Amino acid sequence: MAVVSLAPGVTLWREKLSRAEQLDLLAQIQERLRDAPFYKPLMPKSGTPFSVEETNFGSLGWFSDRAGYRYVAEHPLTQKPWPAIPGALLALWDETTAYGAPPECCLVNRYGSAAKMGLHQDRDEQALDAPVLSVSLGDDAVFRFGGATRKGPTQSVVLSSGDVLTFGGPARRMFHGIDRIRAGSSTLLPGGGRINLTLRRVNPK
Ligand code: MD3
Ligand code: FE
Repeated sequence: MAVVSLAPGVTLWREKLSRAEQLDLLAQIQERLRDAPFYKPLMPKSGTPFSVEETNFGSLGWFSDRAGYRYVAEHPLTQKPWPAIPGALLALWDETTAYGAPPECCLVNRYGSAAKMGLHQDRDEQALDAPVLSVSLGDDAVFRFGGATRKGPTQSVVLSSGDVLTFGGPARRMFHGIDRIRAGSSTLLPGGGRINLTLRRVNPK
């Protein structure tokens, strides 16, 4: 493992999870997908589907449809509460952040080889004092991030399976996105592609 500071508040923990830990986490995810299958969120207003598929774990899940972005307590298709956040992710949160309260949301993003995520800010949470933690599994992704405004310089970094990133302080409001997936770069996921897990605190502690 190597720890790299990419910008103020942005820490990259390369290969934080071993192959065995990645496979364990994948099994925990797959078990939960039976109760909380992936779905395609829709863009606010236009209703255009996202290119990524999503689901959530935890007491609150991030959701989007024509009515807008929001946090909801139930899966939109099953109407059931989201499954619990895997213990290994809660341990990672405690190890890498000093927030003092657990995350409420684990957003799970699944990228096929053509999926991407445009440059955006995460600003649907009230607890902007809390960091965000991201775990990458599967194929490499080209991650791009900039500053607190949409214009201005950006940096790109390749995220690989087992990498963990934390965003805190000034980085919490930074613009970020996924430009592309490098299909076939990992053998972790049976069908290929990439899964990203994002842990967030939504309400103030
Ligand atoms: C920086 N996901 O779900 S993870 C998202 O790889 C999202 O699926 C990307 O952006 C993915 O909103 C990027 C890295 C990430 C996540 C949240 C952040 C970076 C962040 C929140 C604030 C600043
Ligand atoms: Fe984001």
